[in-house]
Amino acid sequence: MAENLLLLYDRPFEPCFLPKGLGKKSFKVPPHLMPERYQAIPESVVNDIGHEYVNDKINVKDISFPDSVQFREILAFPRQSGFSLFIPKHREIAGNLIQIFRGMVSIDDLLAIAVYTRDRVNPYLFNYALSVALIHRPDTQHLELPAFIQSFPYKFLDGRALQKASEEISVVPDEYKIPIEVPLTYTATGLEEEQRLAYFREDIGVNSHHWHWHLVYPHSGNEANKDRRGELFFYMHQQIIARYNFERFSNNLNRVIPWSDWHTPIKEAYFPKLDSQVAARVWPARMENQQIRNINRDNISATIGELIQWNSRIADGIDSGEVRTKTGFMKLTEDSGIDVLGNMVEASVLSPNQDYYGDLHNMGHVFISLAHDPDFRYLEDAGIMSDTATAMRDPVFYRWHGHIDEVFQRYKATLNAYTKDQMDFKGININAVSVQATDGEKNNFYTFWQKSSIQLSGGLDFRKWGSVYARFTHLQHQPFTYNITVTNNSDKERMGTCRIFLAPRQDERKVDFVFRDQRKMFIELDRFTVTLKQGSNTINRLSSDSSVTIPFDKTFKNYNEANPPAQSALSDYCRCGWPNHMLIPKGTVGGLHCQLFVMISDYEIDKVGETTSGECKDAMSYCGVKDQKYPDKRAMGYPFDRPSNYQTLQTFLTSNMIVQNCKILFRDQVVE
Ligand code: CUO
Repeated sequence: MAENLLLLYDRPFEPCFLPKGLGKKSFKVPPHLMPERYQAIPESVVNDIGHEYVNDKINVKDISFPDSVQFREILAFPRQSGFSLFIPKHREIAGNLIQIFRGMVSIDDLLAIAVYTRDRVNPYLFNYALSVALIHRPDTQHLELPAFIQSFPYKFLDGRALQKASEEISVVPDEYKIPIEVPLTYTATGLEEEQRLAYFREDIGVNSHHWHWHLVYPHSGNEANKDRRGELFFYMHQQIIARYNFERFSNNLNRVIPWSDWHTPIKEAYFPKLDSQVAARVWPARMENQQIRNINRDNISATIGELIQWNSRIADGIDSGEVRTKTGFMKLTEDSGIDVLGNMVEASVLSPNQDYYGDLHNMGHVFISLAHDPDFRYLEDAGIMSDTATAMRDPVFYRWHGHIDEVFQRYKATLNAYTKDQMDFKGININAVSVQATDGEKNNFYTFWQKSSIQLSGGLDFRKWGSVYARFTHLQHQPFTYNITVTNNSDKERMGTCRIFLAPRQDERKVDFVFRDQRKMFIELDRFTVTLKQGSNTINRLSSDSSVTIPFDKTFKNYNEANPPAQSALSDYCRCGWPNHMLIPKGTVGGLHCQLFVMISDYEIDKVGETTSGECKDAMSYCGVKDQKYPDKRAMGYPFDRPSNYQTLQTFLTSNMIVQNCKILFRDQVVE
């Protein structure tokens, strides 16, 4: 049964023969698949350890494995060290393991090789490779993988809270257990102004989204070959920067300053407070004013000079309008230029010429994460910037991606501005838009703190089985409805794409934004298809239906006894999506002035094929739709993706667009 594979996600450091699934299930592992240490103990003893509550034993098939160089290399990857998708050699090893998992003909064979490798290889590498394989194999696509945090909670939560959880689960009987409180802020004090953004950077849903985005859009292997993946890399990360800047405005901080001169120190320090006792690992900190240095470790020999060279070669390609391929040159066209650049800058395996353009974005992560020990003289692991599950916690993430976004914006500036004709939808006029929260005044958004819980049991290796929850505080907003009135003056029913964005109205000086700057501040809130009958139309849309987000319970959905993995649940692809609780930036107690923008564009131009359906399309704006083309033909971020000749948002508008001034009001209360 394919569902048994999901048990491999439980307690990733515990051997396979120990109980899984809240202690009720276990694998009966043939001796030669066990780690050598346990082969020395009689099979009847090993397969019984800790089994007092087991009521379902799953037989693992006894098979033999190919003795290939790649497989030996996978097994040789150190079990206790970090695994980073940004490091080329790690990507290569992960790619090989994915192909092995994908190549197993039956579920039974897959389970056997997964059991064999799980107890030998690095657990992060294993989790990533198995997840990519399960998402893409036809016979496992339907499985709903446990949330990543449930296997590796120490990548998301304060180490001290996990220690308390370990004590609670091992000592306290179920009826007396209490949830472990994780403080809202625990990585620095108010002396550090960047700490005002900790609730955003350290949000569990935000970091889970980022992990899942990179899981469904891998850099390498056949799985990388997805429609417009390079462009989506640009757009999803551009939106992260826009959202971060919006949050900064909510906290009286200026926009993030891109880090583009790599000989200057990184001003911001970060002390992660993440630690894994089971992996015997503490994530190293970065001091204030740390400088990156040339790297010579982990099969990497890289210099800052190379980073600079790749960057300037990419800039040359943008400025000249064409880039080098392995055999010649290729034009950066209006349709696909951004996609080519996305893959080149990231860099993914789809880069037109990685030998020439290098590995700019990925290696930036690596340089930063190894700044404290670039030649491995202290035997220290990489910092949190090396891991897609943790990178967004660090202020430098936004400075680095600020630079990456500038590269893409340099390209966007080479394109002609959209003309009014290109943006107009003849005969369609938006008359008004308003938002109404469940409890409040029209055109106000309301935010506050909320507490939620998540089950930790599957990630507390070598502890007693049971149930234990972490309770953490996160931003939340009151649900609201958009109310849009539209007149269709054309001679027939029309279909349109409704595009909703939000941006701050004023810049750091409290002066109304000029369009040149404001367009980069717009965060997408929703995008959906509408049918407009002749005459007047009213569109009501709930904030919870946003095409940017996944529902709250998908971010935090627990995989436990009360909520077992469903037989035909949606696949893990569906966990990609901005967390709904972070849809609206925090705002301020007095009310942050912002502008809500709505556009309805012509669906005849926007549509891709005939269907608007598909699996896992909840968060299609940032994650696409599983196994389908990106469901919108326009450039991602349209109509704000390009600079314009108009000075202000008002003068940019055509009659199928409208702007409404709004406020975001933050109520400094915690809702349980
Ligand atoms: Cu998502 Cu730099 O790519 O982190």
